[in-house]
Amino acid sequence: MKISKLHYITQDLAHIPHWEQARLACEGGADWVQLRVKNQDLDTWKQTALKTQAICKTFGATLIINDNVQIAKEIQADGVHLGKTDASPIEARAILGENFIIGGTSNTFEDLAFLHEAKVNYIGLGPFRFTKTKQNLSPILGLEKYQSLLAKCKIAGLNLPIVGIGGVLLSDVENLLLAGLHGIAVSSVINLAEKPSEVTSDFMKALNEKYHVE
Ligand code: TZP
Ligand code: MG
Repeated sequence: MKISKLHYITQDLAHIPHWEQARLACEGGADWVQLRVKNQDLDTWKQTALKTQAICKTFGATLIINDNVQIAKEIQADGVHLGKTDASPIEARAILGENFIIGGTSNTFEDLAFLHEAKVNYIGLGPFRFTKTKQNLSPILGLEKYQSLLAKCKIAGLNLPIVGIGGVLLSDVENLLLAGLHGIAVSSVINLAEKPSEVTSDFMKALNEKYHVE
């Protein structure tokens, strides 16, 4: 199962629907789209998921549904991303089976160890810095906390792909990869850019440069 280095994330925006955001990111080379819907009723959410899935299929991109295991299952998305207040990854695995990608959110070493034990396929670690995109942010980690948590993971043999999330900018990519992250997850810096496809393409290029350490 290949986990992309850029986890592109849609967001609720008045001027552009989720699937058009996904299209712009895919045009810039994104091959991993997380649909992050926060304020839609279930039926509208499912329709949004289907439209986003159609875009992802056109580009051959992986589609991950944030928060909702049922929608992920009903539309046969590629995976689901679960935060601490969502279904547990163990429950999700029982519902979705081995072929679905399951990702989880972490903020502490205990979170990382729990998700590793729960056999998720990748982990989002954050927030890196303050962001308006997410409500009720966990404590901000910053580069030093990433470095120490990733070092601790190495010692403990927790070897899952971990992506940094929360206020990540293009200029952070080098430091974050050098800290040992597999990649990054990004939302508003792409979605609110004047040219989202170009910014996506800049992230893809930066992530594929030499800094990556396995
Ligand atoms: N989880 C932690 S921060 C965040 C999520 C979903 C939002 C990241 O968005 P942005 O806009 O890239 O800061
Ligand atoms: Mg969630």
